[in-house]
Amino acid sequence: MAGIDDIRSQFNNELKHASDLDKLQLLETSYLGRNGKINALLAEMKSKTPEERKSYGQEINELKQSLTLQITQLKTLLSTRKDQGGDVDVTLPGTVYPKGSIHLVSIAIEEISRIYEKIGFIRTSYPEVEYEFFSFESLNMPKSHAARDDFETSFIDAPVHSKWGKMLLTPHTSSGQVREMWRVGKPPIRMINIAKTYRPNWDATHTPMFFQFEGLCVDEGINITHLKGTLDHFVKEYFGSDIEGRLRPHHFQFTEPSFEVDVTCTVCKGTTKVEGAKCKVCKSGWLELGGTGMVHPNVLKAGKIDPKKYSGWAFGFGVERVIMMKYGIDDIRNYYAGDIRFLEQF
Ligand code: FA5
Repeated sequence: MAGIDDIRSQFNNELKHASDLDKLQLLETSYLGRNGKINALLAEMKSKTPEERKSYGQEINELKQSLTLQITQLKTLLSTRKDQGGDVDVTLPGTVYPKGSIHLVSIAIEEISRIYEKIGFIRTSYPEVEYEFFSFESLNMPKSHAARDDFETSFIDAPVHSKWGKMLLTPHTSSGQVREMWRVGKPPIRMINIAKTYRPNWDATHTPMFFQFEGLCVDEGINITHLKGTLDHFVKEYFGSDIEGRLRPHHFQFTEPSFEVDVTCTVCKGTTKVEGAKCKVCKSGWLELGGTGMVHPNVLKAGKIDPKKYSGWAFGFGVERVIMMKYGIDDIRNYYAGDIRFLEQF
């Protein structure tokens, strides 16, 4: 009968040849199984004197533990290899992994940037975590002004700045207007600011985080015709040459006069009918794009620009909304639900 040391070295030798899980299983059974070599060693116990038995038993236990550990480790290694395809057959075609795609909002941001950059606008991105001053006061909305309620705001639990006030998640990209005026200093200014904005809404046309794009143009002699021309340029370039834009009177505290911009419904093309039935996307043949107007003199003053010498216009539209309008998407929440079947269509 082989002794403990012989069994150990036999095992170590055989372990080297256990190149797959089946061979390892056979090895395990032949050493650790009921009729295996470890139990055969234990059966020898009765031939030992009472003094020898204690240390003999201990040695067998240690051997058993060491064999069990080596088998377990090799088993883990071989299983991992098996999961990864086992031995490599270089003649087989490789695994084709699904391709990712650029998110539809990122695509739209690129498209919008290109459209405005072509006509001389400079792309900026001002902070989404902002001070009250830039989101409100600088935009002619003093602390207690009711117009602030239109821009429901989430405040940040951070120290209040003695000059700029509380920190917040900016509810609109208009907060970049005065920052851009300060950056440029002396007009001309042609800014296209695209950034994340936040409002606590969640329904088919509202998400708590959304992107806005803000246009700002300031120079000598700028008037509404420049605004309308630039908006028409965007509408035709982004939606197509058959889509029209219009200005509808509105109120914003930071523009005077102010307007809402509508575009022809991209689904019924302004006819209000789709295959004889009433268009489900619009009511009157028009869809609302966002707000615009001539920059209020107080905003120019906050931007350290002389309103007697310079004038300007601004607009702010939702990126998710223009995508909705372009493709006739009926629920904005799909953009952020992470469903690849929706996202890969763009
Ligand atoms: C504003 O935010 C003004 N700052 C726009 C502006 C800029 C007016 C410059 C004048 C001059 P309003 O709250 O209407 O305006 O938002 C503009 C657009 O943002 C909306 O038309 C819509 O397209 C988009 N929007 C607003 N809230 C959400 C939301 N929760 N989810 C997705 N898009 C939104």
